[in-house]
Amino acid sequence: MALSEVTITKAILERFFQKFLDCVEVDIAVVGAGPAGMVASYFLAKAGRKVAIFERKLSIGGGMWGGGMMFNEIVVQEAGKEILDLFGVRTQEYQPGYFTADAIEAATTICSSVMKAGVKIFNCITVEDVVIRQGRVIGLVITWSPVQMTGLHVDPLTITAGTVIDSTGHDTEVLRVIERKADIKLFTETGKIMGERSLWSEKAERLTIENTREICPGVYVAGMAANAAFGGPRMGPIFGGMLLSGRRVAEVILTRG
Ligand code: 48F
Repeated sequence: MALSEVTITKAILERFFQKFLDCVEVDIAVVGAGPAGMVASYFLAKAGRKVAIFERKLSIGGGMWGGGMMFNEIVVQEAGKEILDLFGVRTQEYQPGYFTADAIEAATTICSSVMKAGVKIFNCITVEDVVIRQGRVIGLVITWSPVQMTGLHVDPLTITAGTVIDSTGHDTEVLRVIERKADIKLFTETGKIMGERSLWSEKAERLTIENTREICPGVYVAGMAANAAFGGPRMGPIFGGMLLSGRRVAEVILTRG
């Protein structure tokens, strides 16, 4: 049978639109497919929630691929290792309390489990705005990343979500747009994004978990975005806090029903 290019095209379009249409209304919309967003999605999907991740880049994994300064190994502590174990990412003890994993194995293995749990990941899509009704974020405004990168004058599309997770890392992009455009006070000391502080691994890893919570009606923060929102330090290439924050945000959301 000769291959038909038109059939190939139709297959891609129809399958993509089935997937996309199914995610126009979701329980949980996760912004950013870094370690925190992926782990959060996994636990939420496992608990039966309909979850979609929107990721600006072509690749998933956020800051994980590059390990520390592009040396592609990551470090986790004992508690973080438990999450890597759960996903089947192999680790090696370096010194008591310090474990290493191959950054590529970590990113790809976690992503594979996330997909198999039923999460849909839309890469190359940037979240550029939110939809707010009665003081609550109820949706995301999305566009193709190349449209944003090239500055094309094209209107975006919208999806709705029961809950949004900002797991955009250092830039807290969802919160920034809320702060800029909406009269919503964030649940921080100042009511605004407090901003990330300089690197302090021990303190940052602990605070990441504490700062993983609801930041305004309809939106939760996880991972580095949680620390940046609440004024915590960055932690460098130790990833336990990111993984644990992903699990924590899922637990908090599931507890709220
Ligand atoms: O930065 P990222 O990996 O966030 P994380 O899960 O983990 C942080 C660590 O990688 C590292 C660290 C210590 O361990 O400090 O930095 O908190 O992943 C964030 C993802 O969000 C995407 C971005 O491309 C990245 O893959 N992203 C950011 N803004 C947007 C976005 C946006 N507006 N729309 C869609 N995706």
